[in-house]
Amino acid sequence: MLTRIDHIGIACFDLDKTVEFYRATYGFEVFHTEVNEEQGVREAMLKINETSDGGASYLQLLEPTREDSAVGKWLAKNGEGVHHIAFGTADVDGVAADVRSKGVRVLYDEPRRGSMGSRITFLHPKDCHGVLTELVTAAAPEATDH
Ligand code: CMX
Ligand code: CO
Repeated sequence: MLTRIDHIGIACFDLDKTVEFYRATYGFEVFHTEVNEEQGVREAMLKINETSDGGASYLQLLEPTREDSAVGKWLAKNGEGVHHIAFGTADVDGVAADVRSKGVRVLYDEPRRGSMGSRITFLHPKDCHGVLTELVTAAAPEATDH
């Protein structure tokens, strides 16, 4: 079961400038930053609100670490903007299996490592009406070291 919008992923050319825009314009502060080399991104998570399932909703600002990464390719083609949406669930394996059984391409055989020790997978945008869709199970609170 999907229980929240975990985050909206926004691709940008300059992470520091984009973080500053969200701080100066809306007052959102950086909750966490990391480099995920497997995904080819340097990212900042801005927490927007807690959610009723014990999780939270974030903006995920993404700067590519290399041109041939998913975000790097997308930026070269589209420029800056909303790159993906992520739904949160306590059971990313179960939801991915369920969605796959409905004929949607799940991009990874097994979930991979996402922000803050989460487990993530992606659904192909061409099977989701043009929306790259991520599924996220957050790390257990005691395991989170942001
Ligand atoms: N949203 C919507 N459509 C997208 C898209 C996106 N973010 N990225 C690509 N597409 C579309 C393209 O426009 C293209 O459509 P057309 O054929 O009609 O032109 C098609 O999908 C193929 O795109 P491509 O540029 O050839 O790119 P690839 O097929 O090589 O890669 C994808 C697309 C989705 C498989 C790849 O981006 C991917 O694996 N994404 C998952 C990983 C990821 O995005 N990581 C970064 C975020 C990390 C995080 O959130 O933590
Ligand atoms: Co994401």
